[in-house]
Amino acid sequence: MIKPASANIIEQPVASPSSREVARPTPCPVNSHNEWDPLEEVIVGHIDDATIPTSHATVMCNMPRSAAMFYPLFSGRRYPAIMAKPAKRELEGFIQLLEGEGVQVRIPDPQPFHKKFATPKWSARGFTCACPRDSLLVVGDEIIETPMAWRSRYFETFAYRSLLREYFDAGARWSAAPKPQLDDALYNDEYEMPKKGEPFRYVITEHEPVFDAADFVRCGRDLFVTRSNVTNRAGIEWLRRHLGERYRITEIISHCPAPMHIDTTFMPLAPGRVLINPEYVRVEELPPMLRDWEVLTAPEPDPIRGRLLKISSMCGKWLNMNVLSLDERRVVCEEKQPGMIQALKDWGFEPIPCAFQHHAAFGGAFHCATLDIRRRGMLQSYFDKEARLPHEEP
Ligand code: ABU
Repeated sequence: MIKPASANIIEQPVASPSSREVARPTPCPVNSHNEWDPLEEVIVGHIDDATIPTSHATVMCNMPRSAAMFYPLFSGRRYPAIMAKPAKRELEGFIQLLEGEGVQVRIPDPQPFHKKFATPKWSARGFTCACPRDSLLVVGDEIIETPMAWRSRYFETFAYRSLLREYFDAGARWSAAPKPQLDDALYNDEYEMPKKGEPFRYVITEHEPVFDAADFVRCGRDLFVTRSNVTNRAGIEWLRRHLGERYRITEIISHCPAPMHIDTTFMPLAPGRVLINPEYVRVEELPPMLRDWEVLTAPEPDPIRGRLLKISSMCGKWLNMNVLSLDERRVVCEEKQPGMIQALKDWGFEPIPCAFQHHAAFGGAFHCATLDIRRRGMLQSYFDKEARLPHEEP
């Protein structure tokens, strides 16, 4: 049984005014600078009360064709047991696997996702907190609540508030990007997915800053981002200014016609090693700072078997890339993707296969379903001397 955050709190020493003991500084529980340092603590989302997202252009434009036909029929209804049950079973297996590998797992609080909510201009029902990777971004000791573009995700971070409060009390920095209004002006009414050869276009405008955390990956002082149907230029610029000169954000050009989330496009697996999607990324367009990095080309995904799995996946076929690194060698990946398992072995990683296909109906796989809170490591630069930030020590 999955325990909610409030039932899973780490005991923190409380200093009382009468205490004669000298307070010892405790290490911050939030510390994660990249995608590969040894993972110590992670939030894994849950799918309790998961609700089919309210139909909206931002939701439909990113779904595979079959799902885009199927989901609007059930908009605002709870996910049926036929989808939720196997997904929950797999989620529990994934949690057991992580705990068996020595990782502390934290679970968000229950939320009434099916309840309708409104702003003065629009209303929606919620979605799920299956994918903490989207709504929260951890950079070092800071957790940032992101301004997400989907209306159905407006209050999603509330599921994490008791965890966020706990981390804050223990010394983490906690911030939130400006709450977006998500008015009609943010959305491009005329949007149609670009056809081959047509220029990029996005369903969101630049009306206000929006981004999902899953459009960013972290490599120490460098973050990489893809612009997408949920992340606009203003959102990237907000984060750039917020993080300041200690960090640099570089865009990765994606040729995905309906991009959403970098973690099926460009996935750093270890210092100097990045997994790329050969359909979305052109190696010659990678930023020059990556020239000394080893580019690992993801193998063609193995086909999904099972009608319901096929029509209910909200994600593209490259979900085989959505892996979670436990350290520079151990990588949790889908057990039904033998091509990726073999490729990881060939590259010298230690793949840890896990059954997780049913989670695709809730928005992703292992990287999406998690948020690394603490990885053992320090802030570093992983790029060559010329690529260092001007103020950085050699
Ligand atoms: N949230 C990751 C899924 C992105 C994709 O459909 O490729």
